[in-house]
Amino acid sequence: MTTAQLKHWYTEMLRIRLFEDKTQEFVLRNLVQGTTHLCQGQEAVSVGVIAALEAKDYVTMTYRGHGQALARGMSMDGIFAELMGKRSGVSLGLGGSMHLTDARLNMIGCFAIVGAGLPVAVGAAMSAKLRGDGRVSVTFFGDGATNIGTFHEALNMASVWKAPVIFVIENNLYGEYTPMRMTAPIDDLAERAQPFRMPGVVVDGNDVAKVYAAATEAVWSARPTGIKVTRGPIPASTGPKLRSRRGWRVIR
Ligand SMILES: Cc1ncc(C[n+]2csc(CCOP(=O)(O)OP(=O)(O)O)c2C)c(N)n1
Ligand SMILES: [Mg+2]
Repeated sequence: MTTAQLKHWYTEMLRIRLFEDKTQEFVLRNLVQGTTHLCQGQEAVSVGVIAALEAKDYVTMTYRGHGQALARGMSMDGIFAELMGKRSGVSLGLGGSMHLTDARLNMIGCFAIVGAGLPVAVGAAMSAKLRGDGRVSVTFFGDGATNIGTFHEALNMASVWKAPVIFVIENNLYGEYTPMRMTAPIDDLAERAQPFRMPGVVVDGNDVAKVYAAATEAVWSARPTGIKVTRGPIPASTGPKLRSRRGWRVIR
């Protein structure tokens, strides 16, 4: 990890924070069409995970996706235009904040339905596996989504099919206004990987370097062998991974 890398990540996290400060200002001025969900306090998860990916890899995210979109390089003008419902927006102004999608960046979906991105990410990972093009798929979702049926279905299928997919839980300890302790019988959501026989770890979601290191390891072991012969030893098994990142969202 170099100083230049750390500075770049810090700049990216700051850019996301300032982008969302401006977004909130626009919301209060009634300039934004529809609703918005800020990711303030979760910037390090977006920046650390996205930094571990290659441009060819697939990403799905949720309605709280500004951080991932910006970290991936989605145009700020395009996102602001989208928020305001303009035709120049990344989704032609039809989707708003909750539907930031840009196929050129392999950001294949941003979902307002809790848990909807997971099966799509598994499908994309399977398409990569069948083509043999070495891509992996990463899906971001919240702690609340781990109580949804599609979470369990997607992990099960990913495990059985050994799909190259990384599931990233952004655990901000709340699903809307409900604390996690009222909806889940466990504290450590990475445990939810165990029934599917896939590795799961908890990472400090406030530490971008730790997020990057864990994401790099996950991507490394999920990416199919044969593509990375120049990069070091090839892990014996490939398949899905579950990463849980504990952090705190800034609530206003
Ligand atoms: C299937 C479905 N059920 C309910 C909702 C309403 N809803 C919107 S956000 C949310 C909470 C999700 O919590 P979590 O997954 O922890 O994500 P966070 O908002 O904390 O990032 C709910 C229940 C929805 N969008 N989709
Ligand atoms: Mg949550």
